[in-house]
Amino acid sequence: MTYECILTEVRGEGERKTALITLNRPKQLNALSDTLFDELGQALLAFDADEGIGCIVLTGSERAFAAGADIPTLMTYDFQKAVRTDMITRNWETILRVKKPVIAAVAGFALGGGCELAMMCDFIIAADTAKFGQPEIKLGVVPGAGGTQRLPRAVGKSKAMDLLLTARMMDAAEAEAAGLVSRVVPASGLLNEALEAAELINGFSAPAVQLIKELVNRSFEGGLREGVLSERRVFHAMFGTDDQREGMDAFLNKRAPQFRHGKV
Ligand code: CO8
Repeated sequence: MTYECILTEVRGEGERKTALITLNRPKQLNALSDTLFDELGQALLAFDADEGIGCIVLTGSERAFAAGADIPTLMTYDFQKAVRTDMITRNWETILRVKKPVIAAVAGFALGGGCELAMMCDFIIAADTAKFGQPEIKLGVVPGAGGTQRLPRAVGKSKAMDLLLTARMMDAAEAEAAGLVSRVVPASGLLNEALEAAELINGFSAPAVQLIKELVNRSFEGGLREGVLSERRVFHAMFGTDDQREGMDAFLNKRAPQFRHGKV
């Protein structure tokens, strides 16, 4: 299967192998487009249905796991289009339906939707070059794919508020200390580390693996649905504000934004 925005391959020798999915929009630092999410969802569901696959590893490039949602695409939305097309909900969260473990192998930037996508994986192995953040506030909006919900659960309220409100990036060491990532390794060894973890898991009983994943997520994500739905509607609503257009236009034109703070 050939895709436009992702690469897929199967690694390993055993009875159950590892699927490797690589986000592949290098010029845009793997910015997350609708096509990318359609393809990612299709690949994830196909590997989940394949009995020869035990685990899935999701990775990006050396420079970026993903630098967030594709900002030019976001600029095409207004509130009505966001609701009408069921923005994000329609195709960005297919990963949550996958029953097999999905390991995120993160090097470079994991920002905005990129950080949210990594947090939707079952655990994150980070390269020492990884940088995590939710910089949506700089664009005049709020996170739209679980950032305000999963980040506090992962790192606690105080650090999450700090990251969400200041837009500062957190390096790999801080992310490991805070519990967002499970291990940090030199960038050159990132993929091997993730594939070895996957291979180890592939050797265990598939039903036990599936049920452990289900049980952890059942408690971790409890109550989250309502939180994410609220977040989604607020994210949609941000496309009715002047500051959203200004924040994104300023980014694309490489200038500082002049926010109006809700004043007309
Ligand atoms: N969308 C589109 N293009 C991007 C994005 C993006 N998010 N990020 C970077 N690019 C492009 C740049 O425009 C640039 O293109 P060009 O070479 O044509 O000018 C190229 O990638 C390289 O970027 P930079 O030159 O800026 O590289 P730097 O190393 O100087 O900076 C940064 C790297 C810090 C990552 C910087 O590019 C940046 O700040 N990017 C934007 C990050 C951001 O704001 N992300 C949040 C987006 S909003 C969001 O994710 C909302 C989530 C909604 C739901 C998501 C569901 C999962």
